[in-house]
Amino acid sequence: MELWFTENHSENVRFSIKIDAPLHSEQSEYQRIDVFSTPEFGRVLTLDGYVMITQKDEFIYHDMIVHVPMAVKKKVKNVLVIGAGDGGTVRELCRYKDVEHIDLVEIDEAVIRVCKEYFPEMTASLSDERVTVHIADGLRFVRRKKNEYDLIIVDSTDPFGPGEGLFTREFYGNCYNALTDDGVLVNQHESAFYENDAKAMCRAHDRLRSVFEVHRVYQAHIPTYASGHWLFGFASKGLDPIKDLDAGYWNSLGIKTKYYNTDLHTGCFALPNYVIERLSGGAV
Ligand code: AG3
Repeated sequence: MELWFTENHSENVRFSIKIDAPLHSEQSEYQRIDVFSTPEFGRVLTLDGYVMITQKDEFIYHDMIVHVPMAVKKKVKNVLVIGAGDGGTVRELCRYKDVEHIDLVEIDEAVIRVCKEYFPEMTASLSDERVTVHIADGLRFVRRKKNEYDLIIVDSTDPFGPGEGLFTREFYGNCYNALTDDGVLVNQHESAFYENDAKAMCRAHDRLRSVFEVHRVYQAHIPTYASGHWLFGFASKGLDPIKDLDAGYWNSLGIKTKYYNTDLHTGCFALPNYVIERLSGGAV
């Protein structure tokens, strides 16, 4: 008998991945956590039935959520990462030797535990001496921080369930205060193609735009996320992701990446017309 994992990408569209074996399944305090072994994508982690990472395409997401902001400004010493208990974002950040400290705030300890068991190559950097793991609600954690972080990465789930609070104006306002003057926030920004994702994208954009002086959206091709086209948000108090790109500096670091490069950096901010229209039309 064949086993398939199926995710609803919209009410009318389903996306399926053939499974070799289900490896783990549990209901944590916050969400359902599943791990599958698959012939095409290697191991796959899903939360509440949505693909979070696959071993085959996670490099795209993690390259884009980390290297884009890291190439924009040089002095990133103190970083806050919210969500991301799988460790992929922290793994990429740890490749920068100038980064001095990373606070990783994950609400669900079970995600870290499960990923340590099934994705050890991703979670290895969680034990880097520069990393402090906090099992806490990101929304609350950031409230008491002022002028502390050079970079905040919001590597959240979608805006329902445990990730909901991480898409609110209150949260973005608190992140603004937690950032230094030339600090940058990046987040996973949903997608423009299917209606529900597009609504979430517009809401996030409107709220970020109302809090930060600069808010730009950039894109990547991620095969296992709905529509295969996923967006990220870049917000700052003044730094521009393209004008302030320091390609020479970033390339001099010699960080080898499989997706990101500094030409793509400029290109990924050039959005298709339907996405631009959707974003400028505001939330519906
Ligand atoms: N973070 C979740 C990205 C959004 C996924 N949404 C979806 N498939 N509908 C991924 C965590 C990687 N560190």
